Amino acid sequence: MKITALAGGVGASKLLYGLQQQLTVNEAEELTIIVNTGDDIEMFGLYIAPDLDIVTYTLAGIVNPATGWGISGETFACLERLIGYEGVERWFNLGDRDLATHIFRTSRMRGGESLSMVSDRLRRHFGLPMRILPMTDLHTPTTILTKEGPLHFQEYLIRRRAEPRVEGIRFERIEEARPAPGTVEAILEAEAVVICPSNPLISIGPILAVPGIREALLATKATVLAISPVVGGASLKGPTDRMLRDLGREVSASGVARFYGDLLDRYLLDEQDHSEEASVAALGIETRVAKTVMQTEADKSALAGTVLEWLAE
Ligand code: FO1
Repeated sequence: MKITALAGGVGASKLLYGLQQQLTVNEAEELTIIVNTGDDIEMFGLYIAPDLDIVTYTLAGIVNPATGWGISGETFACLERLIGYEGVERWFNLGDRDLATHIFRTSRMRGGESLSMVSDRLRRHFGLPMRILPMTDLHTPTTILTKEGPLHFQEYLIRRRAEPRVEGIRFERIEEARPAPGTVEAILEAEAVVICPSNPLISIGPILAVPGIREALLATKATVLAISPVVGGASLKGPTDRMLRDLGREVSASGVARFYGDLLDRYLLDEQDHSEEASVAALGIETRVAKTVMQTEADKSALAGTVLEWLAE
């Protein structure tokens, strides 16, 4: 089955890892992952693409299992030396091995290659059979509008620990962005589109905001299935719940289904949220419940198995 997944970082990667366990190499060649690049940031002259790296490192089996980002067994000698220099602060932890990826990416991009091209080089370097595509090749950083003023998403999340109240979200230059090569085709030609359990506002939201992507999702004959990132009224990872609340949105599994609205054919909720099935079904979306909280490798594989079985019906 040709599957296209829309993905953010850590939450999405858990499901994608499960899919990798469930699929043969030949089947995985039919999987395309479209990744959020709104989190991308330039730092120390380097282009850093956290969600692309999280997805790639996870599927390559080298991600730091304790954090879900960065490389396992990482050291920080370079960063420790950097922060000794005047005016350099430590708030974004760039490890020595991880820096190699950012140096490679940045040097290739300075040489004229697109983010898509470099992402594909990295994917091939790790011998991964699936396609990993950025949503767009244009740098369209997500700005969080807060009481303290506008902050780059990483500054809001990491430096300010998601503390300032969110007043709005802006995807910079998004109206100029074009979907990255292969993304629209991957949606139109898929048999299934899986929206991973990522933050709808700042992980999936930027992907949907790239002109042409939402239109492709509405036009595709693929079954569009989302997995709720909200369980029992709270997000499993990151500040999704707080951001939804700050923006006056309902913090529930069914609230996220309403956010996606007519894009969805099917919605998978956690078993804790079974009482919300009826309100999602009332939107004309088929529902099912499963254990969506992924703590162990077995949980990831089981959830991916549930998704694949439902799609095969
Ligand atoms: N997340 C943190 O919580 N603290 C960090 O210092 C940090 C550094 C970092 C460096 C490279 C990278 O690819 C990701 C990194 N992340 C870090 C994760 C990242 O900020 C977010 O989790 C994602 O952008 C959201 O998906």
